[in-house]
Amino acid sequence: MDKELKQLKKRALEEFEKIKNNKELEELRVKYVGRNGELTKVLKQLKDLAVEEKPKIGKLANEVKVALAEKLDDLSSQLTKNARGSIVQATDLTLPGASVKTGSLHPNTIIQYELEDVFKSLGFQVLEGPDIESEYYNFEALNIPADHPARDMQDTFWLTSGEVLKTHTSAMQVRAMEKYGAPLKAIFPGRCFRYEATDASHDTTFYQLEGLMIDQDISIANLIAVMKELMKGVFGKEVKVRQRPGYFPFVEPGFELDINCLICGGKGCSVCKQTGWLELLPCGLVHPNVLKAGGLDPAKYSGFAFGLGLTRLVMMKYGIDDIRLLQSGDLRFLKQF
Ligand code: FA5
Repeated sequence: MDKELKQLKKRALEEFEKIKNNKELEELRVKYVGRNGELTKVLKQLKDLAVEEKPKIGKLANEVKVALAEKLDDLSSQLTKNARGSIVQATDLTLPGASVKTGSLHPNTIIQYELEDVFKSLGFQVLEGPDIESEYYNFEALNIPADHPARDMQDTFWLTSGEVLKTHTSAMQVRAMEKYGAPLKAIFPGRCFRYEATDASHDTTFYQLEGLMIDQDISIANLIAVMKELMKGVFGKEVKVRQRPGYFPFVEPGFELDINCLICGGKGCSVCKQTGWLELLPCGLVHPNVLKAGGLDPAKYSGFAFGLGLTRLVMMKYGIDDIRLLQSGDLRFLKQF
């Protein structure tokens, strides 16, 4: 056993010299001094030795055990020191810092801000309303009483409280009149919700930007002038639009402003439902009943209102051929803006 112990010590120390990392160190620790390690096995045999051999072999076995343990500890601290050294060496303080990835604005927000700037330059204030709206402001105050067939024009999410998820930004019209009176020049960008089947140009959640201008002698001419500024501000160039009569209970007369589809260049595609035109901006002169609901005298004041489909405008501006991409949360899509 004397020879066996000496050979084991020699072999182990030779192997320890070749250790390159902590993983190898741990493997050799287990191999030699672990619970089933080679030295441990030899130590277990000590009890079977003849009584006169026990002191001598026992002493040797203990020396081997201590020698291996000390060597392993040395190697362990050596490895730790080397690792620290390499970290220090690897840090080059003169290198430029790694760039930090930042988020970016959603395309809806980008266009909303652009439009806000256009309207602010025309003297309009920017107001925002609640997403959960009362039936009164969303419908009744806008000349749409409970039994009016126009309620079916917008599929509505009703809450058990009797309130609604705002179906259109027009819901802010009477709130603004009540608060600011006349004259009034304001826009209301906001999120709208409709319980309808989705397709390339319809989503259940989308954005509108409402405009309202009230003063004495406001006419269609004022409306058209502002619409032109709006289009110029967004597209920076002439875009083909057409105006046709449209019915909304809260305006009289009412119009629809359609934009020539910029996805297909007017040839017809899934976004414009093969018509070449996309309904973008309904508008009209504020109905006298709505002015009255806002506490204004229709004999003195008149006004125009429009309800721009902001999300559709974003689609036209960036050539997005499916509205659902905008709410998808897909970063591959969003990072392009
Ligand atoms: C309205 O919401 C009226 N409040 C607009 C208005 C305001 C008329 C002021 C007159 C005066 P309409 O339901 O058509 O109207 O919606 C207005 C615009 O919102 C549409 O032209 C379209 O661009 C956009 N829009 C409507 N529904 C959706 C939808 N499901 N997904 C995406 N955009 C939509």
